[in-house]
Amino acid sequence: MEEFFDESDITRAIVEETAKELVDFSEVDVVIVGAGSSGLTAAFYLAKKGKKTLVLERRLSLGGGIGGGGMLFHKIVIADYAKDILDDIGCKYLKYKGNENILITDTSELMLKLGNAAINAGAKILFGISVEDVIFRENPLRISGVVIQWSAVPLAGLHVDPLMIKSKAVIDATGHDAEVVRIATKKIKELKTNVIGEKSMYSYKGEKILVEKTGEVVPGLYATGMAVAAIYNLPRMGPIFSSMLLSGRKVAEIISHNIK
Ligand code: 48F
Repeated sequence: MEEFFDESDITRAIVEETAKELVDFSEVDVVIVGAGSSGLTAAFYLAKKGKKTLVLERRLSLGGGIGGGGMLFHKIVIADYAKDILDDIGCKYLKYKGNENILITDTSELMLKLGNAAINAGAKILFGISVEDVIFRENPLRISGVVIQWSAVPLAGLHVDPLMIKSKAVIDATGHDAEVVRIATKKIKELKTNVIGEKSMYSYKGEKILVEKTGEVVPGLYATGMAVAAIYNLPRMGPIFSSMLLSGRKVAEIISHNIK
């Protein structure tokens, strides 16, 4: 029997291509931490603008909180003021008959269409990588990249030194914990930042202020999605995702303007 490939070909193909890409992505325009709704939206619009965009996701899947829907029901809602983003990514929806300002979509459709749009636009999404720290520079003080580790390493309780990725901008899209800003706040006192945590539920108000507050937190470090709520103590909004999409697009616009 003629054999088309050998086990060593499989290994070489994976290792060679991974190494080539990791070298290429050791310095990028933007690192996005978290492949949830806000991070993927930011990735889509940044890549569309031609920015070299790398999304790092701790888990082995994308979508973050989208998959859980509302209390595990497989629908989520989006206010119609974010309809153009659904159209941009080709995500289908229904208008809710009880209130036409509310659009309804499937969790699986939204997560896959967001991921698909980001990848088609040219963003690279890597799974199983956790951001454990930031890189900084002084005079002027600035965040200039991230420190990464395989997610499996801390789970195994091992001490393994990390690797680093330089970038012109870092986006904290880690959701309710605002992990990246929290770490930078704890370790770099000179930043004088604070992460208070989100406020209780007020859906409409939460949506509005979250988009308003989306932007640069300290030089080089930006926040989008629920990370913004955690940083500024804004009301949570539950399984309505319009502000996640609008926040992702807004941070992409700000960064596209700020970096060359
Ligand atoms: O939690 P997540 O979906 O954040 P989001 O984009 O969306 C929030 C909504 O899901 C929902 C809501 C909407 O109204 O309230 O909760 O703000 O996605 C965050 C992603 O970041 C990953 C995490 O696994 C998830 O997929 N993540 C968190 N910390 C890290 C990380 C880290 N340190 N390194 C890499 N990935």
